[in-house]
This record gives sequence, C-alpha cells and structure tokens, in this order.
Amino acid sequence: MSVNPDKMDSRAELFDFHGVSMTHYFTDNWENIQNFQARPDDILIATYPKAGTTWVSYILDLLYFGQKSPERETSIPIYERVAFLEICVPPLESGKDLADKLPTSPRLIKTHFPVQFVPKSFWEQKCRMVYVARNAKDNMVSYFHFNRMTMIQPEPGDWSNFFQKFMEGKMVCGSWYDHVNGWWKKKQTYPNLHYMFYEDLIEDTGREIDKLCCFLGLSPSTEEKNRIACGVQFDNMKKNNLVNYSTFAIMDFKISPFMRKGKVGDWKNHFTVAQNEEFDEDYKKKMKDPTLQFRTEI
Ligand code: PPS
Repeated sequence: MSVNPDKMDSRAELFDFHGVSMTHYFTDNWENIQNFQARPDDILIATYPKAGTTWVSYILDLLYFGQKSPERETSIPIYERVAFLEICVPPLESGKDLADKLPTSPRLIKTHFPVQFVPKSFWEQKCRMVYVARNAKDNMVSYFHFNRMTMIQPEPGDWSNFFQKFMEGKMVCGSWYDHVNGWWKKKQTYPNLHYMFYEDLIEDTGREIDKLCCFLGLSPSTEEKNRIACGVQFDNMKKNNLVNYSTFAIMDFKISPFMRKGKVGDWKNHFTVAQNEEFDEDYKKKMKDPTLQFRTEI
C-alpha cells in the first residue's frame, strides 16, 4: 500500500521516551516490539540513522539470497526484504508485522534503537547483530538532508539549528554519542555482535565483506564476492530502484535523494570553521573511550 506524501499530516514532534528522544512513529508499537519473538538465526542490523543501514542491509541480502533467490533482486524493494522493526506508519504495515511474516531464513531485521531498547528475545536467542557506525560529522549532514526529505521526520530547521540539536541529542533515536558508545560497550560482553564502520566500507568494501563473511560463517566464491562488492557500490545502488528508496512513499525526492552523496568528508561542505571548532570541543567531552575512534576523512 502506498501513501501520498502530500497527504501525510504529519511531521512528528520529538519527545522524551525512556530517556531517549523519539517520535511516535517509532514508539507507538512499543509493547508489540518488546514482545517480538526473535529466532536464533535472525540477524539484526543496528545503526544510528544514516550510518549505512541500507548499504549493509543490501550486502547481507545479497550474501544470503543473491544466488539462492535471484528473483528478489528484480521484484522486492529492500524495505520489504529487510524489516524495519520499530517503524509504525499506518496504513503501511508495521515493521514488527513485516518481520513476523518474513519468509526467509535467516530473517534480516533492521533497527535504529539504542542498544537498551532492543527486545530481549534477540539477546536470549543469541542472535547475530551487525552494528554500523559512521563518523558524527558526516552522519549529522546525512541526517539533516534526510529530515528535509522524509515527511514523517521532525522538521530539521536550518543547518545551524540542526547542528545544535544534533549535539544535544535531540534527534529521533537520541544522541549519536550515546548510541555508538552504547553499542560499542555491548560488544565487550556480547560476542555475537560485529561492529563495523562506514568509513572502512568506503575504503575497502571487499575487505569489509570478507570480515562480515567471517563473522557470519559464510564462504561465497571469490567471483560471488566480487559481484556483490560491485553491485553495492554507491553508483550502482543509486541506479537500482529496488534499493534506492525511490518507491518509498514517505520521502520527497524533489527535496533530496535517499542515495545522496555516499562520501566521507561531505561535512566540510556544511560545517563552518566556527562550527567545526565548537563541535570538536564538545566531541572531546562526550567521547572519552579511547578504544572507539572515528575517521572524518580517509
Ligand atoms: S537510514 O534511513 O537510516 O536507513 O539511512 P542509511 O541507509 O543508514 O544511510 C544513508 C546514507 O548511506 C549512504 N549510502 C552509501 N554510501 C556509500 N556507498 C553506498 N553503497 C551507500 N548506500 C547508502 C547514503 O547515500 C546516505 O548517506 P549520504 O551522506 O546522505 O549520501
């Protein structure tokens, strides 16, 4: 079922939800989500919004089903292959219902929840999880353009307003700083979590696919891996209507495309010198763990 973006009422307001900024589209189904029954082979793809979710979702989809079910490639959009657990935008099917109905094994499920919101059955079933993190500056820029073009997201305001709000954690899914740190900490006690970085994927997609395969216990042929690494390059995904969200009704591509730039360092086109200094100062105070390092250029 589709939704006409002009008819959506309905940019949402942020509110505090268990200590995290959220909008109702991602909390309305909270009870059902918390009671979600994960299966041991489910794979959870977790990210702060705009960190590379779609990219890694597509890589996993191709690794598992690219050869087994090639018809997926030409018929099912990525947002129906990979269920977005917490989304609830009637009349669209909720992410939880879609996840319940996914016919695949494994089921690929994505979430933008901070680690403490993940339904307990994922931990009980010891599901494998792939977390993707992206440096805060590019993540912020990508989020700004996304909120401009996505009709259910809060109004981003102008860039300087958005810049302040990002540093305050007043974003859907809360603070970037808490999110990346929370998941990083979890990795120390939960071995089935693979933590990866957007910048590493940009630098060497093949190497990162190898690491993913190692984590998932997959051994595709070299030919297949090369095919996947090529299919998931930015320009190919941007052209591919089943992964570029061009068929997703709540986005307005006249404002900005979903596959926008796909670069490390685009923040330099947005941050003023003064903003950069302010950001770096604040960053030092919030990011105290020396083991978690991001690259803002490569
Ligand atoms: S969402 O809405 O949270 O699921 O968005 P998400 O997929 O996490 O992030 C979207 C950004 O990822 C970029 N992207 C890619 N970059 C490089 N290569 C590939 N293949 C790729 N696929 C997606 C996408 O362009 C968004 O980043 P920006 O900086 O806005 O271009």
